[in-house]
Amino acid sequence: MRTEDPRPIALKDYSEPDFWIDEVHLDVDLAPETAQVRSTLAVRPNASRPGKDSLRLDGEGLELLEVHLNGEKLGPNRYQEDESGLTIMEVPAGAFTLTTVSRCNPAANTALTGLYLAGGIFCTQCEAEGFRRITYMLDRPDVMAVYRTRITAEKALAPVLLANGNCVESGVLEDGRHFAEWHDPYPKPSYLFALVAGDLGCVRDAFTTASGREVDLRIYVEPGNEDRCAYAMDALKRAMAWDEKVFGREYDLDIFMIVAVSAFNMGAMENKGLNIFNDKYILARPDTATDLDFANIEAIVAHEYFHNWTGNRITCRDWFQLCLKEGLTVFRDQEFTADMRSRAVKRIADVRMLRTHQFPEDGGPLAHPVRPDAYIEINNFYTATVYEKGAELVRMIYTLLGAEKFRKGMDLYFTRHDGRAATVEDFLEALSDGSGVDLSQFKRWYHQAGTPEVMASGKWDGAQQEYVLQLSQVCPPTPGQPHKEPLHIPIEIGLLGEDGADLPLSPIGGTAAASGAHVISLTKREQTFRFKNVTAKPVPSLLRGFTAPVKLSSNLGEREWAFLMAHDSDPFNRWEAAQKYASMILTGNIAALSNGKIPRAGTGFAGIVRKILNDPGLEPEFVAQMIVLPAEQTLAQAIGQDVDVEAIHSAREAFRASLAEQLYAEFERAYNENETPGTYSPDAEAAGKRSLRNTCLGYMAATGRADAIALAKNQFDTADNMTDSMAALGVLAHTDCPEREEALRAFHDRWKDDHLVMDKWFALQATSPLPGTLSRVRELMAHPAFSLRNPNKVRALIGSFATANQLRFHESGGEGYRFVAEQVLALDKINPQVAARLLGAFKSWRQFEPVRQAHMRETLERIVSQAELSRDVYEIATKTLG
Ligand code: 0A1
Ligand code: ZN
Repeated sequence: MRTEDPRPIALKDYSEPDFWIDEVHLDVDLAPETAQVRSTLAVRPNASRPGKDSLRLDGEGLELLEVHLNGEKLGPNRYQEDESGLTIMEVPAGAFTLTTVSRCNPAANTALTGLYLAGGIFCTQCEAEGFRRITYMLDRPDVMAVYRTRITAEKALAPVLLANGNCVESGVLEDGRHFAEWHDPYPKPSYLFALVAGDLGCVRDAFTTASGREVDLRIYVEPGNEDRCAYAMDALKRAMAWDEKVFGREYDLDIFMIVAVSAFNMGAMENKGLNIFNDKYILARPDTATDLDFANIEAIVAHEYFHNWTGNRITCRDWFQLCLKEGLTVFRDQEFTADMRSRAVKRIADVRMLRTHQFPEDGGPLAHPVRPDAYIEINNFYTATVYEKGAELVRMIYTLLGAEKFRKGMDLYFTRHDGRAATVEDFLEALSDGSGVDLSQFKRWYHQAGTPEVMASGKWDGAQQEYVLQLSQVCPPTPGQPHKEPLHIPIEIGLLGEDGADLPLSPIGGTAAASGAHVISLTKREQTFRFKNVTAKPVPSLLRGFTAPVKLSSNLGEREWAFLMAHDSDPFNRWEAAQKYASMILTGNIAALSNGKIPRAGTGFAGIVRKILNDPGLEPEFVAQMIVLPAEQTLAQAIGQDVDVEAIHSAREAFRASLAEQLYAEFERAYNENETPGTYSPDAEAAGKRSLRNTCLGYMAATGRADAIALAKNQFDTADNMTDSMAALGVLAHTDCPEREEALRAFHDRWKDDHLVMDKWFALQATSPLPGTLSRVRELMAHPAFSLRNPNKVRALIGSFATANQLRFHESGGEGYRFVAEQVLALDKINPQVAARLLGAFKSWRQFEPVRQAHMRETLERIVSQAELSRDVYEIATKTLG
């Protein structure tokens, strides 16, 4: 813990290390309260930084016992220890070995970084800088070494002993102890090191690679959970085959292991050959996991697996390059999901996610470039900007290059940088060299923060039979970046004729598009694009597929949005038009509500929804997406300032109810027609039907009609899978009805011993719009299944309240803010990473009306004034205040 002026680390200060470390031999003797680590490092001076006679190693929270240089024990006058590391003086001029013996305390490690013991399992988390909490090391990603790890433990306590690579030896020792030795032949940075020890069950399978090598696949879980691993294993095998087919990447070790643990700061971690997962993203059975859980498992298993090439074989030179592995790997997992499921639905889901999480970040006090140029605490930079916007940048490159050239560029990237630590420049250079496409202006996307705003104005010139599209771009200032340069923005467009069909596109001064769609490159602040042979006034469909992460405004009105919602051949833009149309009605209704005027019923909108519900050619999940109204947070963003959360909530609920009244029969019919009888299957088609059915149930219940509530209760009572059960419980828990408490209690009594299902129960109550929600959340903190020490519990109960319950978190007296701040401060002493993340809930504080703004400012100031804050919370709190 430290408060005094934590110093930012800057990209411009990067220099190579003074020494390289080629080999690391670890001998770890595990006991709950003392893990003794003997580490032997093969050190070599870095020829490009000659003449260094002292070696500085990172180390935190360690008890140092011994130091040996080239086998000789050093006296305390030869080294110096402090709170962040160890300096060895007078090291030899050539290569040498350095051995340290130190201890740490896994049981006392509540921060869950380094080596920790949770739920009886010893486990490590080294990204970004956790390895230094296990032993002394040059703990930076450009130092890549070959690791050999020997683990010793009491066999009864830890019958399973795992580390990266292949197991080369194991055996029984005296006094009930045993050992295992692992060797990973691939040089890797310390953040990819992992060790797991405990009583674990194992599910096994195998995969034969394209070149015919057999890979042993294993998923380790708490004993008793073996029957929840089948989907994760299946996803893993599909991911392995997909990476071979789409990117030409084969797995490289003989064994690939996944371990699922219940206490984990993030979703999962790509340690070489030994991925460690938050068990929420591995364990699934139809009765315990929802369709969304299954989809998340598929995506995250694939994401971690894909890191083996984008992250592990080619790693990051420094932490500023985090997007090099994360943005690229997210892009890869998005493409995997698009191929496994529905491309259209996946794009909608990804853009929804980008807009809810990344746009507010980019437009607020925590805005930073996809490649940040300074940080106080790197753990605060695992952000939506680095991950999701990072993926959008790769997607734009893909759009600009086309599939074939993109693959050529990626192939070159893999051959050029395999086995090395690379930078964003290396990546762009490989893609550009491999494809022959100039990406020099494009590079600005990586260092310029903020969401660009693109203004479009289109005109049909009847005399010339031309369509003239004027585009301009601005990017608002962000902290530290008052002025912005124009970006290279790919914009896919189409023109719709009167009948709603795509017109052929003939750009003047460009090449004609083979299909109806065409990608134009906006590179200047203002540009005009012309299309010829346009014989009647068209409706433009702009930014199809959301080809760039920008905010687009245009001179289109409600009529055009309605037209596009009904006809656009681009499914993303069809959805976008529905959102725009609904948003126009809703923002109008919000204003009407505040001015005592009558809100609109939206009969035109309802008419198109009716047609969509009745169109058998549309996939059910797409229909579900088309009819869900913009979320309250999305509406708050659209309004932008002086946001009144109550007006938003009331207007949205009223519009939902009005739509439901107008379309009750259609919703009921779709509800009945989309039943999925027989054995539950998590596949996208069946999941889509459930999604549409449950969306319809939500609408019907929004009317408050007794038969709709009874239908929800009946679904809850009879559901044979968690998706339908949770959907029905969600309806009841968010409605003020007598069935509410009964259903919540029944769910609790059935699942109280299942920690993952209990998280759903916590989250559902924390997101209820009903007035007593905050006191319920406070009460639930005393529930035996809740613990501040477990990140999933914190996220389910407090995180959901703060980030997914706009109405109740922003309670006008500020009590929601004070509650969350109290928890942030308590958590900061336990787990600073999770505390800092929770504090992110305050990032958009300036968009609310003045009374709430004042409460939020006061709350943030109180946090900053605390005597002892972690670097993590200090950085987020001070930057949020601005
Ligand atoms: N690299 C992982 C995410 C991750 C990041 C940091 C962690 O601890 C601070 C843990 C996991 C991924 O992208 O999946
Ligand atoms: Zn990742």
